[in-house]
Amino acid sequence: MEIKKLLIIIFIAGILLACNSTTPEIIPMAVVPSSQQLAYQEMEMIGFIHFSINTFTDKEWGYGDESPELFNPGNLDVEQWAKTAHDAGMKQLILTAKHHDGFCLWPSEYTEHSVKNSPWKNGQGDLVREFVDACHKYGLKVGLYLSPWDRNHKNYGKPEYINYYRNQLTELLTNYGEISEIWFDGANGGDGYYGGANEIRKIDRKTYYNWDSTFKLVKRLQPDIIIFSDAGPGCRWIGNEHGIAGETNWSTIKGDSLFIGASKQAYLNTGDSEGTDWIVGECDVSIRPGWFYHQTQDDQVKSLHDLINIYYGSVGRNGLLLLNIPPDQRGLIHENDVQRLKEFSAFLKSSFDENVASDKNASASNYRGNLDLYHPNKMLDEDKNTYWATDDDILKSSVEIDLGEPAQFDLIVLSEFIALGQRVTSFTVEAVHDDHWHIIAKGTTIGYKRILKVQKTKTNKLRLNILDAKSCPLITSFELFEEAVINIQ
Ligand code: FUL
Repeated sequence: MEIKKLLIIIFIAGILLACNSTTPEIIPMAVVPSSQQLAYQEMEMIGFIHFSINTFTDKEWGYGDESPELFNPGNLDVEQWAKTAHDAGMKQLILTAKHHDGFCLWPSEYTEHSVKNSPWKNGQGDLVREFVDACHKYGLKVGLYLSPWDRNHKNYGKPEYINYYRNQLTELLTNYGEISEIWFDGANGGDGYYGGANEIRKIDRKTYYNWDSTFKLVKRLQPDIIIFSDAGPGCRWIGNEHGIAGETNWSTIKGDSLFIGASKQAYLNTGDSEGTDWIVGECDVSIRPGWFYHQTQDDQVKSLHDLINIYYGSVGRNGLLLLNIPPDQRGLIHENDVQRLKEFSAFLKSSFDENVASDKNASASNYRGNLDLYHPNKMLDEDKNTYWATDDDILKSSVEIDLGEPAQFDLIVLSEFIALGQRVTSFTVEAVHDDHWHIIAKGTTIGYKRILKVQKTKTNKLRLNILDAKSCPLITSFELFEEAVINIQ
């Protein structure tokens, strides 16, 4: 009896060893994210703060001749911005330290066109410092926007301006602790004040800034920073200002084919399955029609429905949502915007609260080496580090999910284990209804997160079919939720 037991144990151990030795390690895709890019994408939703001289002149683009005297927020409370963002579920805020008008929100030693010549705090204030402190207080990461175009500076368009621009970058990236993202806007060159010249200045967008050297400087000062621009290299513009990524959205593009301000919008919107660089799409959009606050837009704050669609179109399509919430002339985020953000975060919390597929049972047509490590149940365990994987030569495969009792949902959330690259190119989801399988959702890319809004469905059995992938699919989650009922007058 004892010998029999021993033999059985040796036999099982032998099988396990054999499986392990014949199951090759998963080979990462040629293009994978850096650890900073992974952390960046996990933030999912971040905020933009457009606040500057334009807030006081009621403009979107200042000409550059505005007097610093105009900058005078009477009730400025940067902590209110940070608290509002934090309560809305944002993980980072990006401030327009300098917009196209050249006015600086910190007392830069290289220009007089800044808060130091404003009545605000008798010229003693530093809004970047207050911003950084408030973000830290609310556990938010800090990002800064430094407009490459400067309609105030007399040397804009000449080589000397590049030194000025880099000096300012150095100030911002040296004196304020860790900066997680730097935003390089694509709008560049045109008419402006330019120190009194009042003329049109055009630059060669491809060569003028010598971006490669500027990026090196940025990385030297802040090694972990994410650099945003049309061409990355940290994250890319999604190609529109509506906050909507392509239905197909690869986190890879051919970065070399682009430069800042000469974007190919459709290309940026979908990414490129053959891309040679990992550059995630960032979906920027304002909660109001304008980027800056205008009193006339107080009743044009986006509706909850709009925000929900933006969320599904950005976070739900493998992108990051960058939502702009512009403070008003008091220096506060307006009550209407705060109220809408409250509704939005309440909606998200209650919609994504209960995953009815959690810890249920799944079976797959194939799982890698028949190892438990890659069993399809790993998609249902709510652990983002475990995943269902297939054998190397299996690019088409299905998982059946048994919910036990029928459950109701109208949101499906899928995720790939992107640390090893983005793989899936086509999939469907089916549900059993009246004893038949029906397709309830289909799509192309998945990536970090794919949210599919479907008809309200009640079933106990579903099937995820991976129809094609660039390499063996690695699916870390399959979740089912029911959207919260919106009850707003
Ligand atoms: C654009 C700018 O011209 C707008 O003013 C705004 O800052 C937006 C986020 O980027 O390119």
